[in-house]
Amino acid sequence: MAWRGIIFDLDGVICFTDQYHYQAWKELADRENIYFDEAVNNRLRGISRMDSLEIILERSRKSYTDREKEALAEWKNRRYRELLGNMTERDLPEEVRTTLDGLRAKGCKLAIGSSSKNAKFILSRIGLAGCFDAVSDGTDITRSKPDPEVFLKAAERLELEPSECLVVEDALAGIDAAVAGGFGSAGLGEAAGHPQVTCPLKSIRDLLQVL
Ligand code: B16
Ligand code: MG
Repeated sequence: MAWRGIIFDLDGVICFTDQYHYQAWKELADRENIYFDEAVNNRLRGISRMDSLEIILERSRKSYTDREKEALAEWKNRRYRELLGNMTERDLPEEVRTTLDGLRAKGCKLAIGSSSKNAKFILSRIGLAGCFDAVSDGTDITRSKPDPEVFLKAAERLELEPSECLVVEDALAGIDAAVAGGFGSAGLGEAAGHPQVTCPLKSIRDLLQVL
C-alpha cells in the first residue's frame, strides 16, 4: 500500500515526555496521598488529561467535586509545562529527524495526531514548529483516543481519506483509534503487539522500509 499521508502521535513516537507526565502526576498523587506507580502511569498513555486524572483518582478514598478535579488537573498541567521547559532541540531523537526527512523526500504528507493540549508547545521546544503539513491535537477534539476524532481531523487537514493514511502510535488506545477510523497503523513498543496493527515496527526508522 502506498500511503500518501503519515499521521504521527507525539508523546512516545516523536519525542519522550513520558518522564515529565510521570513526575508531575506523581507529585500530584503524593500531595493528595494517592498511590501512584509506573503501572498506573502506563495506563495513561494516549489518554486525555481529565480521563488520566479519573484513572489516578480510582485509588483515592476521597471523592472530589468537578471543581476540585479541574483544580487538580490544572496543577498537574502547570507543573508539567514547567518540566517541559527543560526540553530543547536535543530532545528530538536523530532517528526521528532523519525518518521525517526521508518520508518527506518520498513525497508523503506528514501530520501530528496527538491527544495533548500541549502539542504545539512541545513541537516548538524540540524545533519542529511548522514542520508538519497539519497538526491535530487535544485542543481540536472533544473525544480522546480510542475515539478516532483526532486522526480524522488530521486526515481532513491533509485533504486525504483515512484509508490513504498510516497512523504511527505507541499506545494501544491509539491503534484502537486508528482501526476505528479506517486508517492503516504502525505500532511502536506495546502498540507493535496490538492484534490489529497493520505494521509492527521495532524502530521509527523501519517506516522508511514500509513505505
Ligand atoms: P496534555 P499523545 C498524550 O499525548 C499522552 O500520551 C498522555 O499521557 C496525556 O495524558 C495526553 O497526551 C494529554 O496531554 O495533558 O498535555 O493535554 O501520546 O496522544 O501525543
Ligand atoms: Mg503516545
